[in-house]
Amino acid sequence: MDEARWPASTYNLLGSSMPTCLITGVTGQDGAYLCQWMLGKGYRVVGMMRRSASSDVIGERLRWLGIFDQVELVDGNLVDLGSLIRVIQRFQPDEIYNLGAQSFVTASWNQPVLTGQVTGLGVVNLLEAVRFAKPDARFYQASSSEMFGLAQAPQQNEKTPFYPRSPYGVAKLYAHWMTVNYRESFGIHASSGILFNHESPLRGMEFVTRKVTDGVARIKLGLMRDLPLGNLEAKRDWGHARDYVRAMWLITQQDVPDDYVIATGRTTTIREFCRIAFSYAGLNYEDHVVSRPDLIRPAEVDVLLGDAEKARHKLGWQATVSLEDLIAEMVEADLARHRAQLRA
Ligand code: NDP
Ligand code: GDR
Repeated sequence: MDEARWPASTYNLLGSSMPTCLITGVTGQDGAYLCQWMLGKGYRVVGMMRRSASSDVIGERLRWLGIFDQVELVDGNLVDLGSLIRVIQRFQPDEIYNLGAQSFVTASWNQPVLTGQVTGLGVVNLLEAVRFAKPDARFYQASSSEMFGLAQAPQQNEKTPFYPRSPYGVAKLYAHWMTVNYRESFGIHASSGILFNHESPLRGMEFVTRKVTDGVARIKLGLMRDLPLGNLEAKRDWGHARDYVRAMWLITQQDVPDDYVIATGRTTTIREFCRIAFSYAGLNYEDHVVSRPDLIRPAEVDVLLGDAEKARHKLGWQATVSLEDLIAEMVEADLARHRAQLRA
């Protein structure tokens, strides 16, 4: 997978004046949507992915969006500094979007060291590679509302103190401050988007929204009866990933690097998410959802609600997709996928 994999015909169309972006975490939800956005903007898009034995499924999300053949995939791993230096030296990207992470909060209690190495120190590896191989590149770090954790204000903005509640949140906070530090110490054009939860049909199955919409589809089609979940009373500020990758790009286009909260400004319980998703399919969530104690986290983030006023004012950004529309899109996609599998 080390060789870039665009068809030669596509290369010929490019010309050397196109800006190049490097996206880590290209096989994830945001990586796929960001690739789509950047291709639409005319960038040459290089996606970095870690080597996996499951190479037949790694491009699944890019394929779903119909852009797999337009992204140059290259091997690299956030815990391997040499690999990052080689990728940056080779492609000389104008913009670097660091989306790679161990991003599942629950897993971070089981694998705290790995989470620290990838989600925390991995970012320093990448910043070091930038400093060494392309110091004038613009750098975007995928910071997270999980850094607010035990929220110190009813609505969180860039000035709200952080209080992470999981090894993941702690690792993201370290990475966030290192991004600020490389900006202030070395003048690197490094920005962070402090993104609240964002979802889509491409969301990983382990996250609650996708678990619910996939469960709704299975139950509707008679493939399953009960859906076990954890804490139904936690509240999240959920937007659509497509909106949020647009914010990543806008943040990176600013002359002065800075940090921005990206959120919808509406918060909803998991219970209410279930109610909307099940009722969209003509079902009553109370007949199917069971809350299981073993799925409750050692420390919970009870409520997150973002204030994205700075992004609205400075970037002209705001969320465009309502929670109801997001849920409808996700349920429809999961229904379609299961129906197709049943037909096959
Ligand atoms: P995903 O979990 O879908 O994607 C994570 C990506 O990181 C995958 O491509 C994964 O590769 C890659 N990755 C994991 N470990 C490494 C490694 N050691 N080296 C290189 N790449 C690695 O996350 P999302 O797309 O949802 O999120 C993107 C980023 O934004 C993440 O950093 C996440 O923490 C952050 N974030 C996400 C939010 C959300 O609501 N989605 C909100 C706020 C922040 P592989 O496919 O091989 O596992
Ligand atoms: P989160 O997302 O932890 O906010 O991190 P997740 O969807 O995993 O959990 C949201 C809330 O739902 C509750 N919950 C469950 N969660 C999961 N995964 N599975 C369940 O069965 C379940 N039942 C209830 C959780 O307790 C929690 O309160 C996501 C990730 O994308 C991070 O990478 C990102 O940084 C943050 O969003 C912002």
